[in-house]
Amino acid sequence: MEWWKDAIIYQIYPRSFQDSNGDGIGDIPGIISRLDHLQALGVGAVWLSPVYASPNADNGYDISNYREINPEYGTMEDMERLIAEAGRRGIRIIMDLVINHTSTDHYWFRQSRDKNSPYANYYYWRHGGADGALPNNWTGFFGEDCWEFDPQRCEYYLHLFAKHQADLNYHEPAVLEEVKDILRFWLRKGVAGFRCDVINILWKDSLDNGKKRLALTGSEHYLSLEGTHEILRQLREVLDEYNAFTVGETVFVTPAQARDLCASDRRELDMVFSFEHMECDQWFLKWFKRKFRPRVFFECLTKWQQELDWNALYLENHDQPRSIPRFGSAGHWRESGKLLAVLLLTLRGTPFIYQGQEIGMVNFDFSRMRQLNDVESKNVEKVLRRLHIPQKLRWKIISRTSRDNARTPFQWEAGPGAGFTVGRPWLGINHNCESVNLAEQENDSDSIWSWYKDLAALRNGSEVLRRGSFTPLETGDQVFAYRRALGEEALTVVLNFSDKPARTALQGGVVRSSAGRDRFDGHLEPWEAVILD
Ligand code: ISL
Ligand code: CA
Repeated sequence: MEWWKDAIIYQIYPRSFQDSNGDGIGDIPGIISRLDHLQALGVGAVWLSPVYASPNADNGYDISNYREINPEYGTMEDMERLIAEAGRRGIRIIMDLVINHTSTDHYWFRQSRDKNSPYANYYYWRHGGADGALPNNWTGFFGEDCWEFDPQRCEYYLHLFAKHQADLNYHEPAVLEEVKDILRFWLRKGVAGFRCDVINILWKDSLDNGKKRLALTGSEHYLSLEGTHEILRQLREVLDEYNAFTVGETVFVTPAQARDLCASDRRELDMVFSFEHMECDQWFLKWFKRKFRPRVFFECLTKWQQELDWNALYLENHDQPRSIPRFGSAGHWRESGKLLAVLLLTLRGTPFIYQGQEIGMVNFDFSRMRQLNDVESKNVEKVLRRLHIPQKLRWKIISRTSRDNARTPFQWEAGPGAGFTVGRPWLGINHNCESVNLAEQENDSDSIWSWYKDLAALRNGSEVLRRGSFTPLETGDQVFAYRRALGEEALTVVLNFSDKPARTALQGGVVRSSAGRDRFDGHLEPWEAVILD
């Protein structure tokens, strides 16, 4: 049925969405109480970042029990109620499937410390070198070594992420069977599918040393290998029994690899999150920022639109800084927020709106390391210290890229707690919440929120926006324009990514203009977006 080609999907980071009991931590009853907001926005599905039992070394991406709900977030009954209440509003629930690694608190890992247990090979265990050397020269995603010594087993285990996240060993067939059971468990509860965390690194072909690189030494041994494709096809058999949907988070993926992962006849994934457009403002690694050049961004988006039949579209998520100051302009907050909404909701593919994006939330306004929670930021701070990088520069690097930028609590209303909590929030609330909040924008027909709602309704009601082809018309230094066409129908989108006005030769009747014009003469205001027919 491919419902996911017609739906707008909304990502919730549960810890920061809505607290219901005053402990300062977002929770499932809180999400349920806000379902009307999602319905008003017009979303067809919600992707929930992990809500499973977890000691929170990486806020839920370190799962200690796949069949339990983190008590901070509620109970299994709450989860079942969420699925039902969302369903009543026509909203499907998509779980986050984190199966590259588990928490070291997981039962499997604890058992695995004993070489004689049935779980002994569930993880990658290796001896170090005689001279205290690690088992190989690989480096991890969070800027640390990726081997940790376990005194009980007297061996090292592999962890490509934080040391509390041990990589599962898919050479042990029982691991895949366990995962299949977990899928069945949730599908039987009525979830519609999964967002699959770092899914293209599951299979490690060997643990040999890798070619030395600036980052991720060893990645040739696990990035997008045939073994992973094979695992995905096996999982698909289970998913197909329930007609379930999957979107894979695929790091460093190329268009050709992405095509293989989502080719419908290969039965692997339905679509993937690629990263190339998120790399337009950085040198190789996110820690090294470079000036955002719109043309590079347009060309990258165009390439992915053309090379893939179907894209997962996103400008934000819980790992990325907020999009307005990044691809738009803080000085033209409202205008650029609206323009980015048009971009997201008029490209070909399934749009994912990240919580807070629909009200133009921006990066945190913290000033000290102490205010951060993100394990990645903390690790990188340690690495930079070791390299004797001065404090000011360390903060500059970390504050611009920290994942906490996108993790501050949702700004429902002005005032302390922002309507998110009556208690002390687990992560600081942005001070701009006095002016940037949903309540304020609900009463303003010219707000970013009203614009999102309107555009989402436009897309939901327009087959050409949902299913039409994509043809680029202009990819300049400032203007991005493209046509969406289906049968006789066509719409043209023109976007001015600049603080300066622009001109284009394109013409048409105005379907929407973020500057509120009703006739278009080729002149665009700064950050204006128009949809023409
Ligand atoms: O955000 C990143 C680096 O800053 C990415 O490299 C990120 O680590 C990568 O996209 C994988 O992300 C996913 O898996 C991680 C988890 O921390 C992220 O939140 C999740 O989205 C490990 O499970
Ligand atoms: Ca709570």
